[in-house]
Amino acid sequence: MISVTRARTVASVRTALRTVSTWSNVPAGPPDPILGVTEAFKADKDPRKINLGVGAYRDGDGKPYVLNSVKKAEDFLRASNPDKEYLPITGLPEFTKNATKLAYGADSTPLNANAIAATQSISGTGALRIGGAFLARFYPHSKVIYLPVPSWGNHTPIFRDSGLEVRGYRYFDKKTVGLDFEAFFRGRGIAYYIVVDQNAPERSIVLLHACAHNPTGVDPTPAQWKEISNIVKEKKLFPFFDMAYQGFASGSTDRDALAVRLFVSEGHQVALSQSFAKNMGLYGERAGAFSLTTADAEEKARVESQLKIVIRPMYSNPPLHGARIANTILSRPELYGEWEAEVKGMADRIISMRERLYNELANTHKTPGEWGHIKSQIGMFSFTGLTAAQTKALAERAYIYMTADGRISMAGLNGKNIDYFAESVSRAVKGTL
Ligand code: PGU
Repeated sequence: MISVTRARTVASVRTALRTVSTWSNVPAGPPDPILGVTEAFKADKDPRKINLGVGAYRDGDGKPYVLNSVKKAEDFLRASNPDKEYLPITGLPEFTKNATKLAYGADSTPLNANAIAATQSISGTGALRIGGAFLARFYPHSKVIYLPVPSWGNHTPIFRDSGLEVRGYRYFDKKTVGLDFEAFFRGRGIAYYIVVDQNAPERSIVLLHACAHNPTGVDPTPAQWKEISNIVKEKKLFPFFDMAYQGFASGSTDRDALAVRLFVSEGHQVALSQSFAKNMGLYGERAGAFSLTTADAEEKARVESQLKIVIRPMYSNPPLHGARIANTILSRPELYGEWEAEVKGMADRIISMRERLYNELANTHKTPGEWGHIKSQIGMFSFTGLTAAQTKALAERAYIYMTADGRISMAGLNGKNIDYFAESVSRAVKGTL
């Protein structure tokens, strides 16, 4: 047993140590708005709990889903006994070639002219960060990037930390729970912010979600993309596409690449971030690509030489395994075909959950409000319109987790939990939870 005096001494030494610690002034940061939801979900012990926070696909039993095409690619790789050497700074060359082909299309003019500068990246996040850093250093006209409001929560810190100034353009209309397209036309969207903000530098960079907009699930139609292309041209904006969900919007990777391909065919130079996290289910493998269309092969080589200089001090060179898997799928016709069918399968399961959730909310439970947007929204998410107070009540009283803006990952719903979810949402809206 230690004496009282001794215990006091130990306590005061501890306090002293704490006050002299180098990190005593580091304030505790808030939990991440998206990944923090997973932490709260994991800590919950109730068997009824549901995680609709993170955008990660789950199968019909609520389990993480490893695609068959991915398993076969891994078998193939294992049999070829690959080494574990460093990759070049810009990654696996065949992977970036095949990734850009997937995005821009096999008949893309800049692709066939060898005029796409590209690098492998640490998934979509890394691609955005490399792109932000490259533009901050070399885009000659502006250091300002306009993001849709709302957008994926990590866009702002990514571009701010890349050295760009972040501003917003109106995207979503809360009244119609749809695209604020009037705003694009009537001088209140992208064009509006550039025009009314006296300090707005001309030729700003504008971030566009290529498909399956996160968090709203609301995408422009092909005709609207054409109009957006015109506005971008008129205002001399520089388009930076974030394509994290190619295949998840329509079930077809070609159809989902429409916006990127349209912009390129309309003569825009573009920047593009790609991720294989969602469409190949390679979340933790961190496989992605960043690319820029350039004038010709000589300019492409110059741009790539500078991408290397951006990347080398950040992480030297990217990880091998995910890029090898993605490249094996993209380059072997039999795996490619199976993968395409699996992407469609994931998109279709999500669409079927939309139908069912709408029916449960509107018809079975007669939930007050209009729920048609659950069916009309596109991609992995639905922006339900639930308030922050309702999402809090759902977490505390029904063990259902989602982001505070009312976004749900549709892929977290399945035949086993959807009735409980719909009933709980209905009670939250009626105030009876
Ligand atoms: N861009 C958008 C629009 C995204 O939604 C995401 C992921 C990314 C890029 C980056 O994905 P990578 O995994 O780096 O390829 N958003 C998901 C995943 C969780 C997160 O916030 O990172 C989400 O739930 O919004």
